[in-house]
Amino acid sequence: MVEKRNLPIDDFLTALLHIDRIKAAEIFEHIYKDDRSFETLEHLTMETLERIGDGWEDGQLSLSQVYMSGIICEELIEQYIPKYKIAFKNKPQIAIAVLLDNHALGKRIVYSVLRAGGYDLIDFGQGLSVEEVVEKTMKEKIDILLISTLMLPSALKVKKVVESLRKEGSSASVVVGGAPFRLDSNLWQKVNADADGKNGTHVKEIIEKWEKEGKNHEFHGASHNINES
Ligand code: B12
Repeated sequence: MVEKRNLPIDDFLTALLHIDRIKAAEIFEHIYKDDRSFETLEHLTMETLERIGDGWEDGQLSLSQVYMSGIICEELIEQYIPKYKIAFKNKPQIAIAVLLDNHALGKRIVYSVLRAGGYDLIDFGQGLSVEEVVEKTMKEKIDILLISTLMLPSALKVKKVVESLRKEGSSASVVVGGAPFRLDSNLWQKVNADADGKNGTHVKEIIEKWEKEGKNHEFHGASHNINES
């Protein structure tokens, strides 16, 4: 496994800022050849885009650079995202949503990692209001709700989602993830979430643990057979 500290973040960042798709693709290919780990590509993308975001915040980079870097990463990630043929059975009913903001790449990754791991989750979409997330969660009888937020104001609204869900009688477990939760490691507790998911692989471990422990033991999930190619 390529160690996190050895990731070629500087080179990848330079390739992105020069809109050098070929170089960026070479870096991805090289890393993947080394350890075949999608999680390593996830780290590289996240850490590099985080630096680019900081550069924009400092006024050193333009929003168009952030935008193009995001597009190139999306194109690359799309090629490596895990796709397996899996039969789903008796799993909890899971959904993922981006609350309020429109940063959708993280959600896309978490969704795909979980599907590849055998979970037939529902994608509620992005830019959703608190009311929309709550309504969809109730309608689909969700057991585990995954919420992605990349902006602090959206992250703080998770508290409102949890509050409304409880008022409506839902005991769905809420797992959060995204930049604000990485910056403040206690934020998930402050917004009354049940866990901080960190990334797709980590949230899969959390769900597996909950399944073993019998958390939400009255899962509503039915048996499904999904063929993904
Ligand atoms: C790319 C990007 C954009 C792109 C988005 C493209 C797209 N289709 O998604 C564009 C250019 C459009 C954009 C726009 C804006 N952006 Co922007 N953007 C970013 C940037 C640089 C990277 C985000 C990203 O894609 N990361 C890569 C993915 C793979 O990482 P990730 O999303 O974190 O997801 C991983 C983990 O966090 C985790 N995860 C994520 N969600 C979840 C959920 C669960 C349940 C779990 C378990 C795990 C999990 O798993 C993922 C995979 O490993 C961030 C910087 C940053 N620090 O993140 C700023 C950032 C999020 N943006 C920011 C801002 C302010 C904006 C704008 C308001 C700018 C403007 N003035 O217009 C707009 C708002 C758009 C909107 N309404 O949503 C700020 C937010 C600041 C804040 N405190 O709120 C940031 C932090 C930049 C900064 N440092 O200031 N942005």
